[in-house]
Amino acid sequence: MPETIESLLAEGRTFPPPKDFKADALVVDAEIYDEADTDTEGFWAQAAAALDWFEEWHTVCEWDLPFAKWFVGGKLNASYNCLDRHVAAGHGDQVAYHWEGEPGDTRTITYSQLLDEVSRLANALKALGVEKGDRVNIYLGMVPELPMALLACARIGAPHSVVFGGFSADSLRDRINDAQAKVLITGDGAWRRGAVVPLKDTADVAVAECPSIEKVLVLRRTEQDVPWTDGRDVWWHDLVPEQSTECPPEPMDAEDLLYLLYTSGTTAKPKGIMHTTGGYLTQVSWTHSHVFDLHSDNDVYWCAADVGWVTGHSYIVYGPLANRTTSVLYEGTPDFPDKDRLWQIVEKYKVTILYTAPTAIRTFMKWGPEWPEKRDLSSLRLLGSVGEPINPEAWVWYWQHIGGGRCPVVDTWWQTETGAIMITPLPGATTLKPGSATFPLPGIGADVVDDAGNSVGIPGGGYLVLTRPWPSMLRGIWGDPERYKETYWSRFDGKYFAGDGAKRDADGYFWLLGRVDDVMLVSGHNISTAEVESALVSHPAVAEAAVVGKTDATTGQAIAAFVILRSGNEPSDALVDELRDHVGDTIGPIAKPKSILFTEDLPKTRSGKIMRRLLKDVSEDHALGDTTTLADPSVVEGIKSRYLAQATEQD
Ligand code: 7RM
Repeated sequence: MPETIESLLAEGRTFPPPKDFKADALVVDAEIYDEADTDTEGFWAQAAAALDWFEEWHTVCEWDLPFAKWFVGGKLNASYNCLDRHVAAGHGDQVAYHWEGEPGDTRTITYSQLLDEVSRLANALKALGVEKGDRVNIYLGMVPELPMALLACARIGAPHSVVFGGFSADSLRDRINDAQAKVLITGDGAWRRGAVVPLKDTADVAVAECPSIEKVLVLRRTEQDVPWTDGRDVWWHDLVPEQSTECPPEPMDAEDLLYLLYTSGTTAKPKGIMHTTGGYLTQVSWTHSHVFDLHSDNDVYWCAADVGWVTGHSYIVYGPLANRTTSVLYEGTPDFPDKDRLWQIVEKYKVTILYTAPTAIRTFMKWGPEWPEKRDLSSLRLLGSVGEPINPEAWVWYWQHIGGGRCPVVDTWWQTETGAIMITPLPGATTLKPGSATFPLPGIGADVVDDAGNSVGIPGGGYLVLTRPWPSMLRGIWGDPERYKETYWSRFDGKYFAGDGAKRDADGYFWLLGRVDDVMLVSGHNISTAEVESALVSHPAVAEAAVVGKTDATTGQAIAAFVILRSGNEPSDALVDELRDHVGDTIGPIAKPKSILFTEDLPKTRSGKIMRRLLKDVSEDHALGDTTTLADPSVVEGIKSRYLAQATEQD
């Protein structure tokens, strides 16, 4: 008998590791936490020893708050660790990527093929004048050449800076100029929902204002005509195939820059987050194998994110390849040509581990369970979630309709800045609670503190902080060490402030509440957007919700809600009242939204995070702030006109 949603969501219902899962799991007991606590440096040193080093480090960690160095004196190469060593060990024929193009074309790329292609591309970059230390910008869709580009840069010691293929010319220009990149790798276009995203046209607009760019390497994918600048632009197919497959990996210092990745945040200037080589690769590979319980010989792993997001850097490229994983790489969107595309891919490649975002899960809820039900998902054995708080309903839906009630769900909390997963279960050892990321990983120090920086204890709520350095931590903000100190290390003495709110329950479980900038203040009460959204989504008619605090003459802020309904439900005034009451019953009358607007879509970044500040602009009738990092900038305009129409109606 399948369990009912009510019983799965019942207060206090927990999910211990399933017996079958535990039988084969890499970690099955909690001792590892104590061991790592007793000797944290020893723990990370052991993790680092799983990599191949050209030279041993002499010191595990040098901590000069807030500047850390890990594995000091060690030399290694990330591309060598991801490729050469697996081929040398006889695994050259193992598939690294099953690539699925959006139009339905496919490619299978083995480790030895990937090594050859990366070496050719690395030699091509050298031929274009790239030297160790030079920055290379990458602006591509989800094609195999994208991971190749990252690895080729890593091979020759040229830090990469990837910009999402959906970003505007202005965003690309600003990021290239901040990094002072010498070469840009892009393509003619990318496929997205059956249409061409004209990468080269956009890149040309950007590069016109990027004096540091000397060469543009262009991959042919969508085959339409593109603007061309002779002397600057070079076709990939003219240059790369003729290169030698011999390209010795550059021995890099553990602390040499591996990449920059820009986070937009809410302020104007994007921050170039710096990640270095040894510590990053250590924590990314350790977390990838232990959090996803990776069995390299058997698993087929799929992180359905974009490489342009940190999740793609760490858990599509560096972690999986360092661990000799067979991965799926998919170019397109989940609803092309139909809403079962992901499930068709899971069935086709017999995916065993799936890692995606709550925003995607809530979209699948909106579309209804009939789509996954059409496909055989019995190969799956573990599910992961990342990017936002996952509300208990979405967690349970994922567990039930995608995981078939068999698969642990690991909710993974981390940031671009942390480089790798920080707070999450170990699926063979941790008892899960839907909606909780559970505990900091072994070796990680996290706490929840009050305004004065004192631990709130358990149970309690406040600001999430990290209390010790960790190997994959950001090493700074490119070109701005002061901003690094100010942003992350100034709020609480000696602690890293993540910018997120969190609660710990009586069992010590961590519950992430989203950005503290998003916390609302209604009649003197702090209310987190995540809690109200979770209450809305716990109503059977609701698939997804976003709420913001809008300035209000009587209450300081009033809650404005934007709600997407599950298929089969219609907007009505009665439903508005019902949802208000539902939130009132779930949290308390103070949390009842003052207004509710039904919408088909919400403004989101390409990685699926709701841009609440834009909804706040809408609710307060301000001019819209920067929309350049939105997945689809038209969404917010549509919401704005309907919001204003509804407000007039209500007046
Ligand atoms: C990996 C990534 C970081 C921010 C972070 C949080 C939110 C991410 C979770 C989460 C609750 C999670 N990097 N966030 N994962 N909130 N539970 N499991 O997303 O730099 O793009 O964003 O995302 O607010 O600070 S990121």
